[in-house]
Amino acid sequence: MRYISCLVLVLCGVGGGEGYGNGAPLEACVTMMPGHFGTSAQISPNPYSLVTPSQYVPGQSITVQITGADFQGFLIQARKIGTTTSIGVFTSLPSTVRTNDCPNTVARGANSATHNSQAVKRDLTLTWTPPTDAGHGTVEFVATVAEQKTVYWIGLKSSQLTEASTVPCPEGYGDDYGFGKCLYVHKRPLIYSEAEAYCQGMGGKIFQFDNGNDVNRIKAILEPASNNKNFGIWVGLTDEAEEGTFVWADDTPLVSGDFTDWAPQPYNRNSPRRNCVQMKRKFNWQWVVRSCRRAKNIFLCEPI
Ligand SMILES: [Ca+2]
Repeated sequence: MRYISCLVLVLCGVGGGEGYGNGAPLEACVTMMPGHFGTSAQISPNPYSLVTPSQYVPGQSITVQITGADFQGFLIQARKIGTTTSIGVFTSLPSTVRTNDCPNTVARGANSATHNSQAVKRDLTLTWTPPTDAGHGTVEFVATVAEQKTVYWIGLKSSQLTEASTVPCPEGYGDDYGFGKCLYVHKRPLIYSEAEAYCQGMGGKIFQFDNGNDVNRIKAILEPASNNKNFGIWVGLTDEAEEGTFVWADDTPLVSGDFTDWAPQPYNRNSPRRNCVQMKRKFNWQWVVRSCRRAKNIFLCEPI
């Protein structure tokens, strides 16, 4: 009976006063199932999503972000695909998060993360570190997210993360930004040609923000670090060679179906004098075309 009474109170107190406002108990480890008397999981479309890289490297940290609407409670694990076995540990957690040492795991430790208060959360970023040994295979993140005590969604899953081989980053590059890939962040703004030359000097190219996951990730990393509204990042996209024909930093053309995030008019005006695309904080990090020769932005390099 004790087990049952704990189980039905999983995530309870989120918005209430039953005493589980400090997170999901160990009884929720396998089912991840909150059960409140007289309530059940929402069947409407899940308003949350989990943003992750598409792969992980053994021993190298990545970030997972819970995005969407505001929420109060959650429970998240990385799991070996198709199993209830959790894997890896959560580290460097925000103050509103604590960990559980769940027994359904590859190795005991901080293998599950949950809320530790009823504080409202939004776009929460968590750092996850996989085991250092290779061979664990594809994983996915699984979460239960509670908007409030009686309103919650279960079974939220990330896309699958394949296991990549442990290849050390080239000199000057690191994998410590949670992208799951080797990158270098140049925090001093430069004009576009100088940025291109800098990355080339590192044996790389300007990092292309060609998907929403990477954009969300860099926002989460850089936004708290800057109050400057003019702060911007080169996207790695330009129509300098031929007006109106945009080309990525790897010389592939921008085609219909590619990810873009243009700012609305009148903020984004292309012209023969504006040829380089930047994400700008002032426009909620949406994309605008600016002068390659006058605008200065920070940028990321990636090895070729
Ligand atoms: Ca142009």
